[in-house]
Amino acid sequence: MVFWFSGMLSQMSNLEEKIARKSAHIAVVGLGYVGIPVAALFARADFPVLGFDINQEKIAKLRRGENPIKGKEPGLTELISSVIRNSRFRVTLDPDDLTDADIYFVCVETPIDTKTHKPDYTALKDALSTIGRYLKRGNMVIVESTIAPGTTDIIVGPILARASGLRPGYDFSLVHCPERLMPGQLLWKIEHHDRVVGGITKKSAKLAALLYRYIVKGRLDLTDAVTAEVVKTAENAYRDVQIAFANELALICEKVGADVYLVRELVNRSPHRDVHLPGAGVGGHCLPKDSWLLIAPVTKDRIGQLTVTARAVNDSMPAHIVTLATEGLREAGRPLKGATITVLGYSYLENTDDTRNSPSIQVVDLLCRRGANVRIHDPYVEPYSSPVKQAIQGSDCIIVMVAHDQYRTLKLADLNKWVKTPVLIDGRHVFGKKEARRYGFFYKGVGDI
Ligand code: SAJ
Repeated sequence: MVFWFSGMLSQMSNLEEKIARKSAHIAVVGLGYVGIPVAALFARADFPVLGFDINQEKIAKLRRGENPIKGKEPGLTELISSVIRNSRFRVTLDPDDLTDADIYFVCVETPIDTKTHKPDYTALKDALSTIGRYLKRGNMVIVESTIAPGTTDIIVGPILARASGLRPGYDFSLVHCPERLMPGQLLWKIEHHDRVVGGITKKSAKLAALLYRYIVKGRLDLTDAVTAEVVKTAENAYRDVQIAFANELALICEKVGADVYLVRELVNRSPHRDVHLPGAGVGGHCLPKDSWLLIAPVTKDRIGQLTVTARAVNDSMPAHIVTLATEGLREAGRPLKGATITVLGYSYLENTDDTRNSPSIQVVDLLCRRGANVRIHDPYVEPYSSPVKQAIQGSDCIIVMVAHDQYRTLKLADLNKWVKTPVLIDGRHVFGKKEARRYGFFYKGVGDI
């Protein structure tokens, strides 16, 4: 067996051998909610890992073995502390420290320009230009950031080639392995989620799969780079369109006097139906941007209208919540202007503190612009985590924006005692209309008014 093993090793390329021996030096460029867990997991697998970021505060925290990522991330803080302590994970602000790396991970943000909806690759291009300065023959570059279809070929490869003088796929391996993470489950998702490993050559994909096997228990689906780019952006655009249909159905039900949740339940009893949950809007770091990334290469060909329309429907829901509040207050004899309104939930998703692209931000902004006195409550988001009773007492209108578990335990009888005017706008179907009306509320739920 030993003879066979040494025979196999001798056929491998130098990098394959280093991966097999776990002596490959890994550099992770971009230490955010993707880069940090990736770096920590490879360090735990006993690879020497160097994390690079331009944020001094983040590097200082990591150097102290602290976790810069907010919110509950099971196991991450302990893992960071242990791999920093045993020096398997080192961090630096100095790009020259990247010289010794064999493998470079790119885990930087790839946001969308809010006006043009075009990808903003500033951070990506900076990271690639930096890496290109240190790239050597036989290295591998793996881009985990979510990118538009064609980006590996049109932007990533050429920047690396220009900066290094090396040929992608020949002198170095180049792979797009899109992250598939969720705040609150970062480590678990990396370890258990299937991954698409898209190489610009088959060898690149195989090499990357050899490496990922050390931290990923899920399936590794090897393919080409453009397929990987389409898969990642499409899986989120698809979900965004599904949610948009549910939201459009809710608006129809409001107009015709049906209960969208009953409609949804009965529709989903038909085979192969899966109407999603209508609600107060779509937030987060993925869905609002990945649709724009998916269609970025085709908008000039006027392809992607369905995706664009779905984005518009979902983005219209916060304003719809304000319309429902205005109508509910009017029925209770109160104008919106000057009313005290309590917004329950400021994060974009239940039971998380992540407020990126949260629909609540738009709702609060709109209410303030229309002269309401707005109180925000969120058990996970400072500085809004005061006792919920305090946030509701004396309010003219309660708006449920996020289905935090805490809100599901609220009793309508208590709410009715606490409020000054009993108006309840339900953006996440936390309360039922019949029940709320029984307790004297002017109730308006998305899709059930
Ligand atoms: N939302 C609805 N109706 C739904 C589902 C979600 O309005 O039926 C809203 C949520 O309130 C939230 C937003 O959409 O504001 C996004 O919710 P999400 O459950 O999609 O959570 P995300 O944004 O964290 O999505 C992530 C994505 N994962 C990755 O990009 C790796 C997504 O692909 C996953 O499908 C999703 O997690 C998941 O299924 O948990």
